[in-house]
Amino acid sequence: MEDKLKALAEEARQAIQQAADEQQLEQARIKYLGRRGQLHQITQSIGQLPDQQRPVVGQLANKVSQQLDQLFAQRQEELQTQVAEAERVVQALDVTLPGRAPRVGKRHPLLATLDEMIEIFLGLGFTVVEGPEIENYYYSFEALNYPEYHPAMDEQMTFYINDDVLLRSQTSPVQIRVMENQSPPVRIVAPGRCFRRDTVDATHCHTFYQLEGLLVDESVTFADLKGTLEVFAREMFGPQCHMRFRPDFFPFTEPSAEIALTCIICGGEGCRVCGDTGWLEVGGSGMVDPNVLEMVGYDTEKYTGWAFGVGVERFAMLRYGIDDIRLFYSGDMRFLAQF
Ligand code: 2NM
Repeated sequence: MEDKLKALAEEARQAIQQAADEQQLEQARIKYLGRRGQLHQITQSIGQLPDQQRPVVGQLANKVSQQLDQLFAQRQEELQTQVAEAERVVQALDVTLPGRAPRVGKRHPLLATLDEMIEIFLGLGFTVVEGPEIENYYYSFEALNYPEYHPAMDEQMTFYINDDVLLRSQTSPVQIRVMENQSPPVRIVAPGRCFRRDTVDATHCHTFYQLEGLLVDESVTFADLKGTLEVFAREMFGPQCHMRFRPDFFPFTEPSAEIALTCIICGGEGCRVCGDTGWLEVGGSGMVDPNVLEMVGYDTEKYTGWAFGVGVERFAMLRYGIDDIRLFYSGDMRFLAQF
């Protein structure tokens, strides 16, 4: 009888402690502690025990009953606290609050600017071409009429992978490849990343974007170049924007001209960004040197061409009024979230 009681006590204890909610706890109470519960059944049969066993078993039954009552009360309180806590959490949740908007990514200001620039040239009948960022010596320098020794070819200015392989410092090689494979008329723009061993500062990056353009056809003149680029500048920055051409030198064009735009930050009045000149240099241009056209097999008696190259960062700085090129490459969300 004692063993039976102890086993029952253990079983009841587990049932009470493992009850996951008040309903399960109530079931356990009825089964073990209720009027017709198992403990009651045992207690009732105590009377039939031999005399000397009766008080021992009786006391044990009392003790078990008390302990289980206590355990039951304890578990009941635990479960009630859990329910109250869950209700409190539900009440703290205000389902009428507006939701949190997810952060949506946007086009980077540099590429957004490049897209706008490309769009204008597409409208003028140009086609977009791309080429490798890793180039060889021939397409980077020889085909562009660079003399045997030129500072741009120096390891000081160009990233070399080996004697013949390098990171392009302009996208002109793309245009040479197109001319090698296609006869005139040619009307293309070549956007892309370029690399130079420049010291990084507010206006220079070792990695930057360029947009170059090339037009080759019969009787193409410098006036066509000026007209086309002026249209481009006005489309980009509005009718008050002017373009200035001043003599310059490049191995691959003759004559060559530096391109500057009215500083649209100060409207040409002079400010910090344009160094009080009212003009901002954005790139270079010129009539393609006949040597370059000859090397790709074009008839230089019949065809002439013009080309230009501009820095996309410069345009983006003007477009958004930014005075430090490094911001574009900072990955700083405080900067990028403004666009
Ligand atoms: C510039 C300035 C002037 C240029 C020349 C050529 C090519 F392939 F036809 F020879 N492509 N781009 C060029 C001309 C680039 O960048 C400042």
